[in-house]
Amino acid sequence: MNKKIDWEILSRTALTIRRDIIKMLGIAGSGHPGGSLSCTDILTLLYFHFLRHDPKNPKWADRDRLIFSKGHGCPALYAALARSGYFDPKMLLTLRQLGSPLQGHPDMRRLAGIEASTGSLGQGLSFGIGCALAARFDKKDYKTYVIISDGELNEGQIWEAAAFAPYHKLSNLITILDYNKFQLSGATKDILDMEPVTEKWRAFGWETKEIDGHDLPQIHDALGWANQAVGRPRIIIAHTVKGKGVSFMENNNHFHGVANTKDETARALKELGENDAEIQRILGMIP
Ligand SMILES: Cc1ncc(C[n+]2csc(CCOP(=O)(O)OP(=O)(O)O)c2C)c(N)n1
Repeated sequence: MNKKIDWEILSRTALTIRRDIIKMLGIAGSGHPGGSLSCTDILTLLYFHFLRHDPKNPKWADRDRLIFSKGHGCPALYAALARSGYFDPKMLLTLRQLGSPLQGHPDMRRLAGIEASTGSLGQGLSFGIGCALAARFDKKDYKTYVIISDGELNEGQIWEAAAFAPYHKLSNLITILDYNKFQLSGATKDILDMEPVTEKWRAFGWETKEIDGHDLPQIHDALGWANQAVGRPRIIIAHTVKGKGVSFMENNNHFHGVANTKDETARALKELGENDAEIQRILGMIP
């Protein structure tokens, strides 16, 4: 991947996506802020640098596939899609409204750019394996990227998929673990600790790399590394912070599945550097 990279533009894009997440959730009054904010930087690198895609031709047969397995974090995915040109960013503010294509979990039948309807946790890696096998059978060189979460590691289906991919030498499958250490009802280590996580994936036959999942150059280098796989799939274990970017949301699992209130929306947008007029406009849309 030799594309020139403008770190300033990328970090501003990540900031825009974080603001979008806060606005969407504040207006919707429900949703999952924490797990959306933890995968924002990863999605930014993918949609704005790595993915071979054409937002104006979302069904292009040679496009890379992005399977967002942790479907509840979809506000981040919707914002990345909108900001990369799949639809008008104004539509983001319809999140979770009746009739909106932007439902609480992504629906591939209703929104162009969504590759898989997800939300039932643990299934995305298997879906991604299907895409990677299809590429092989069709003699196509597209890559399949799958974003999974640490809560999903508690699902048996993940480990069935983890065994399958190296056995079938799926080097065109790239998995990224958004390892924010929390799930719905608390810290993953207190519910079903999967450590040592990296060693488990290695034992299943994967090549692994651990990174800081908010450091854009590290994400960039890891995705570049994962793209060079030969004979075996690669997984990036991205250490992330749930709620990243908003001080009172970081590592605060209250914000797993509870949206920011009107007051919290104002505080979060201020922290994210949003201008006062825009903050007032958004607050005017929250009862
Ligand atoms: C199969 C399944 N069981 C339970 C749920 C309910 N649920 C929604 S989010 C969540 C916790 C997810 O934790 P994690 O995937 O680590 O998410 P993150 O911390 O990244 O938001 C659960 C259990 C679900 N969506 N799917």
